[in-house]
Amino acid sequence: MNEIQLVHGRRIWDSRGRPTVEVEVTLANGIQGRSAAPAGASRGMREAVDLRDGGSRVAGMDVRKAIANVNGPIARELVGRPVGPQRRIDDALIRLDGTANKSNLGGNAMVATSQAVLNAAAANESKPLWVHLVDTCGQTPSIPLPEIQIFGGGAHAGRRIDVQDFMIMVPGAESLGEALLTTSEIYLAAGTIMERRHGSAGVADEGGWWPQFASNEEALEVLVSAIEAVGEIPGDRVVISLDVAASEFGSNGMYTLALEDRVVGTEELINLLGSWIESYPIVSIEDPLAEDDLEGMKEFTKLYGSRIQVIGDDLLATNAALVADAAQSGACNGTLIKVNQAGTVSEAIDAFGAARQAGFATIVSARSGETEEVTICHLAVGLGAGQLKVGSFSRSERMAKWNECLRIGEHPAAGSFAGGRSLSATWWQG
Ligand code: 2PG
Ligand code: MG
Repeated sequence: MNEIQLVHGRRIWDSRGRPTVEVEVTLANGIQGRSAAPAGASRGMREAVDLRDGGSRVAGMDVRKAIANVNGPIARELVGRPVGPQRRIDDALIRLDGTANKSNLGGNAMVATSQAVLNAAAANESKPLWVHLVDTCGQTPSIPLPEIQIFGGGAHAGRRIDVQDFMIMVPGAESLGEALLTTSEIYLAAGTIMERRHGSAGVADEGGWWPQFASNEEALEVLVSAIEAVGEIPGDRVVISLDVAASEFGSNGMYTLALEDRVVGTEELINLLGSWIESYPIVSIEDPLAEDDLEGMKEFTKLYGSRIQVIGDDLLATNAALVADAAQSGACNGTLIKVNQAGTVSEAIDAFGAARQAGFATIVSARSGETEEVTICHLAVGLGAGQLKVGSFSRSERMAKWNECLRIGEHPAAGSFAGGRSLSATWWQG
């Protein structure tokens, strides 16, 4: 009765109004699981391919080919199979695709299918997904510490500022609810400051305030003002986290800080970020150097890795082998986990395992193009990842995820709030 009877792909629309792939899996007993593929804007070159049709409709972004792959070869491969174990399903998808970068079936078709099957397996056991993951992966669950964007930048805001994410974390909070309450106040305070300064305040792709700054550092200054405006002492309960997403503005050791109208080399960028670490309560920096700047990443991690989290996103692309290599070479000390970068749930869990093995901090992450999908919240809790990044504190595709975490957190077995203990930032004493 737990066999897959139907795999149905359809086109739905994401938070940027672009088409994406949704997959619904129906078992012989009528139970269903569903999931949709997210889409990145700042994408690593080693990510699974997001298959788009090209052509003139919806700016070439349509996903009819990916959906045809779901309803054709993928459905033929999976119908009749038992809904688990997940590894067997994902191995079948990987074999069927037959490429290293999932360009044949499309990473979007594969991730939506993989997650839909996972959801169906949990539903078949009448368990919430996070419980199913605890039972199948054997990790200790915990409620993640949120990493929440206050100002959006980079590829999420028309490159009006070079650094992509200016975020806060509240490791000093006792619970997720308290962390979100403090975040809400700081988010609103930042909006009030922007309105006062500019007469209006719009938002970027992930719901963070639209960046209207003269320099990257000015965003940090305003962020500190917003933290202070709600009566918090920056660096006490509330700390700052950045995603530089440097691959978006640099390659071959040269970085174009467009906002500041200057080009800097690896050394200079490291020094600039180092001066921010000295002046602001920054506990985590993601992709400080570009994905092709391994030497820069190693140097940065050598200088600051004992003090803050150095997170690989584009650099590691949720790939177990790349995580293991980075641990070996000292290129970073933490990783983002994005299921759609890997293309299947099992490969993302492998990357998570490699990160755990290396003693890396782990942050489960959404993409800048999202839907109301909440699978990753369950993944963060069920794996006990420690941290979760899903964008800002507005827009329903973001809030759906924070709200789902609140609901999960009411369950006594979901574990405690990971809070400050999830941070591998030594200077933050909590
Ligand atoms: C990132 C993500 C999420 P995107 O770089 O971490 O903020 O952005 O989904 O555009 O790659
Ligand atoms: Mg990133």
